[in-house]
Amino acid sequence: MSAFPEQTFASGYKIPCVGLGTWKSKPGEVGAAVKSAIRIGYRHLDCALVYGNEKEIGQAIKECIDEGLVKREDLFITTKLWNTYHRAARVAEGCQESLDNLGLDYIDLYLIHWPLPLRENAGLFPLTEDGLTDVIDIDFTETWTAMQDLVDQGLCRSIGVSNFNSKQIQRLIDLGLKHPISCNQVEISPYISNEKLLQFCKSKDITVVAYSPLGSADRPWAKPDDPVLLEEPAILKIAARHKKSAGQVILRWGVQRGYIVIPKSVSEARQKQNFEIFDFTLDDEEMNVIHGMNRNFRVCVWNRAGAYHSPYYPFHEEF
Ligand code: NAP
Ligand code: SBI
Repeated sequence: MSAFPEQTFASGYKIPCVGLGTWKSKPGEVGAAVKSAIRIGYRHLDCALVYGNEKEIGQAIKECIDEGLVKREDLFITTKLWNTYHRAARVAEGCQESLDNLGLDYIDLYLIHWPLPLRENAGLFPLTEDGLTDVIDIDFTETWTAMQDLVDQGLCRSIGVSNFNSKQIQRLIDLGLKHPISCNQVEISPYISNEKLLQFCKSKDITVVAYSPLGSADRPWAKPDDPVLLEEPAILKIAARHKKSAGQVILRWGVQRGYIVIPKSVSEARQKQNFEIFDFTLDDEEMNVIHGMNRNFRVCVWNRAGAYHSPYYPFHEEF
């Protein structure tokens, strides 16, 4: 069997080009989803403290290791520091909570989930008395410095950010980095191609990981009139030409553009599809047709009052 495609981070570690997303994978089903994915051949799992399902994922990982299916070193596990843990003294706490949940002694890739710091010790989604998102003022440069300490302590191999715009990344670079920003995990799909941010990250040797690559149809706030990416006629036409599914074409478009994709699925059949995207190629015309579908339509906007007006809100900039 040929080796599964990977990219190499600025840290020197490698990341498999397809990972399994786990946001919205429910308790009671996420463990089985992780196990079926590992059986199919997935070695990269995308997790986060805020998804509330790390313990079940950790149990599934343990079972796969105990059954001899994989070794810890074969797996690439990402998790993320939640917004209520941005204060330097809290960063190690957030990391340790995820390590305990997942039953791991190191994380392959640890990300600052958002540049937006939220009030501590008031749950994961704190609100002000007026019902606004309770954003506080902790500069993400402080958080980054504490993330670097986690690498020094051997708790994380690579560190990075998520939902950061180019100016926020540049501010971190201007600090003078002790450990590189290995990754920026951002939303990318044919509806939001994020070309300028992708090129910016590439120019800084930051690997881009695309979240919601299939359009996140199961997002809780989907509206009936929202466009449905997986049903786009142009995608279905290309899929029929290659005898592939719409999902496979969209993910192939992503890896051909040079980034990592982390589709979420709890269905073994769809996990299999999402993994089998390296046996066909989209030609330039097909790539351009899909590119032409860009409408800067974001699934994860976080435009709730409070967050939207924070100086740390990432999506006011063009990229
Ligand atoms: P997504 O992967 O774009 O889409 C998931 C949806 O597509 C689910 O409804 C899934 O249903 C369905 N699906 C999966 N494969 C399919 C296929 N081949 N054909 C048809 N339908 C398919 O959405 P996402 O979960 O928002 O994004 C992926 C991952 O990115 C997340 O799970 C999370 O790990 C990460 N993420 C990170 C951030 C961040 O802020 N850093 C934000 C959002 C997401 P089934 O499960 O029933 O198959
Ligand atoms: C959650 F667990 C709850 C809400 C929510 O909204 C924004 C998108 C997000 C996130 O921050 N990371 C995700 O993967 N989904 C999320 C997660």
